[in-house]
Amino acid sequence: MKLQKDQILSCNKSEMENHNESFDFLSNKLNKQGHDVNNILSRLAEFQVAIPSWALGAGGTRFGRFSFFGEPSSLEQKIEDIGVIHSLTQTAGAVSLHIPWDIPSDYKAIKEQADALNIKFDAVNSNTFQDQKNAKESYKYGSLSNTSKAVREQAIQHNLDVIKIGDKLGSKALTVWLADGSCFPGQNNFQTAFQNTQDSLIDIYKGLPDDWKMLVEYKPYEPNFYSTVIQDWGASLMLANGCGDKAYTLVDLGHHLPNSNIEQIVSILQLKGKLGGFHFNDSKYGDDDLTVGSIKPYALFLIFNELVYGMANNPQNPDLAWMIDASHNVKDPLEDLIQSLEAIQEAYAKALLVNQSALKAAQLDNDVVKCQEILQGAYRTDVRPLLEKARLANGGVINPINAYRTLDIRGQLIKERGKHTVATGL
Ligand code: PSV
Ligand code: MN
Ligand code: MN
Repeated sequence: MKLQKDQILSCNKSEMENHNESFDFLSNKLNKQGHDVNNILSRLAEFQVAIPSWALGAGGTRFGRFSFFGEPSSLEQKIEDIGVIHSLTQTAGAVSLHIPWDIPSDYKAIKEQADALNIKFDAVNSNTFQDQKNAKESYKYGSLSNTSKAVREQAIQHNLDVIKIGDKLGSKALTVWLADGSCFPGQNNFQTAFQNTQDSLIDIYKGLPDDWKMLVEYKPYEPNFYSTVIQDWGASLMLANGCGDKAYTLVDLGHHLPNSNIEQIVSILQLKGKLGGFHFNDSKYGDDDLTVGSIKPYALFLIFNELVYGMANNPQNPDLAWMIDASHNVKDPLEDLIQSLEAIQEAYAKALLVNQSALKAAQLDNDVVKCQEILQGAYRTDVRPLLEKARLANGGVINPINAYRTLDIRGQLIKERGKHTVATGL
């Protein structure tokens, strides 16, 4: 399925008058406050977020899985789905593949399909948390950290294979997330597990092309419930530093213990030039993978405030790989991704409204009240007309969820693919 220009235009027709009215009101106000609205619009229009290939089907839990029907059952169909989201939002111009789930059968054809839809291949993800069919060694007791050399070698080789696959598609980063850890005290020697992981990552790093990055993701618990080898940003940063300049820490919003100050983590990693990428989602308790901004939108804004500051003030930190990492049981996955993209853009737009020089002055004056006023003044602004305008400028729709429903995209997908299709993923 591919959306046509006239479908986009027809969706926008009924929304245009309202949009123009609210945009004019907001842009007048922002101009008066000294904001450069055109600059904000072009920053929003440029901002692209990679869609995880594993989030296009309904997510399952260990208790069950409820399909949304018409799910993509091949890589081609996954790219098609991202093409639909991108046509509507103009914000989803990349995909993050997971290997072996997404090994292309025809590289040239997949690249051509993605090119035609304006979709780039962002970081590729390796999978050493599941045993693959016919695999010689098992990851039951860990992969890169395993006490068995043969297991570690298999996991290293898999990561090297993933790099090769990504390279053929134009990816420039490998994301490593490990499930390695232990479920019971005494099960693992912490130092041995960490050192094995470091050595394995160095072996993978040696196979990284010069213009690639390695992104080391951390997570405090699950699937292991006592210890995780790469449990936090400190462990990730040590491992990245142990590999070299092309290795970075990847922050997944859901991978923190409750109430962690993620914005501070993000800020310090940028200061050290070591923030490599981001997995957006939201959570109440742990790695819930809920829609971005659905639970803690103010925290998301505060994170973006640090990111905007870092992008302006930390040239030592490279451009970030922006990705969503969410999956659902109870929402149409495409609608969920559209909502996530909207929330990301909204937080970004609000962060762009923070008057950084006024904030710095208030901080120097120790004017705590003023500091809060500045941040919350930006946060309380309804920036949605800016998002609409940025989408329109790129050829997207004013209201992506309305358009998705008016065009009955899920209905079309079910018609084309049938009801009982199942996408690979988490
Ligand atoms: C598991 O927690 C996880 O959600 C990680 O966040 C990874 O990024 C993702 O799976 C894909 O491997
Ligand atoms: Mn993640
Ligand atoms: Mn996760």
